[in-house]
Formats: sequence, C-alpha cells, structure tokens
Amino acid sequence: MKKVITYGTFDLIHYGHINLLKHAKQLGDYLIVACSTDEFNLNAKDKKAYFSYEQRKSLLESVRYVDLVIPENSWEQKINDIHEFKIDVFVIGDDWAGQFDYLRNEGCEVIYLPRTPEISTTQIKSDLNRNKKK
Ligand code: C2G
Repeated sequence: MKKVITYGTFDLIHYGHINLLKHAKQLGDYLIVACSTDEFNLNAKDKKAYFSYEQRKSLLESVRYVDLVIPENSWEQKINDIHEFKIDVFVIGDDWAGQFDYLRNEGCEVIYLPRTPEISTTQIKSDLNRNKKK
C-alpha cells in the first residue's frame, strides 16, 4: 500500500485545498493529512485559523480522499512521521517548492503540486470583509 502524507492548516477549507487532496490521493492508496494545531499556527505560522483544530480535523475527515488526520505540532515532525507511518510520498503545494527536498534523504518521494491560483483562505476573508462593508 503506497502511503502519502501532506501538511497544512486547511482553514475555511475550499476547492483549492480539495484539489490538492484529490491529487495527493492519486499519488498513492492511503492519504494522511497532518493538520496544523491551533498552537502551531499561532506560535510557528503566525496564523489564527477561523476554525479550531478539532473543527478543521473533522472537516478534513469528511473529505473522501483523506484516510487519516493527525496533528501537526512542529516543523520538525515530518522526518519522524515519514518513518512512523512508513510514508512513500510527501506532497505539498508548490508555494513550498524546494523547502522539503531534504525529506528525500529519508527514502521518501517529495512532490510539489501546483496550487489552485485564484483562491486562498486570505482571499475569502478579505472578500467577505469587503462585502460586509457595502
Ligand atoms: N493549497 C493549494 N491551493 C490553494 C490553497 C492552498 O493547493 N489555492 C494547498 C497548499 O499549497 C498546501 C495545502 O493546500 O499544500 C494547505 O494549505 P494551507 O492550509 O495554506 O497550508 P500552509 O499554511 O501552507 O501549511 O508544514 C507545512 C505547513 O503546515 C503548510
């Protein structure tokens, strides 16, 4: 069984995220998503998600491409995850291109998939804010 892993916040989950998860699943048979915890978002990514970790986790678990959701608590956990879950493929959007090539040293394929260009959680929030002011 070919196992794939990806990492992210997945806040206000949208079709850009779904595209990534769909293509990630096509790279193997089993997809694990490491979802950033609220603490990790705050302390390491300077992000405050709209939905809590538990809410984002349950949304991800309802996506047909996702087989398991685990917490992402640190930047450093990827190497351990690859060995613990016997991961064959690490995949992430190409906004991260080159950042995780070192994972190839762990015997894992590293693939950067094209982002869906026109949508982002930030864009959704600013559009909603603008519409509110009208
Ligand atoms: N994504 C995408 N297209 C978009 C928006 C996001 O393909 N329009 C992808 C991102 O490239 C990423 C995943 O969806 O692979 C999750 O996006 P974010 O929640 O923004 O994740 P990020 O903050 O980049 O966290 O350790 C890695 C980090 O946790 C990644």
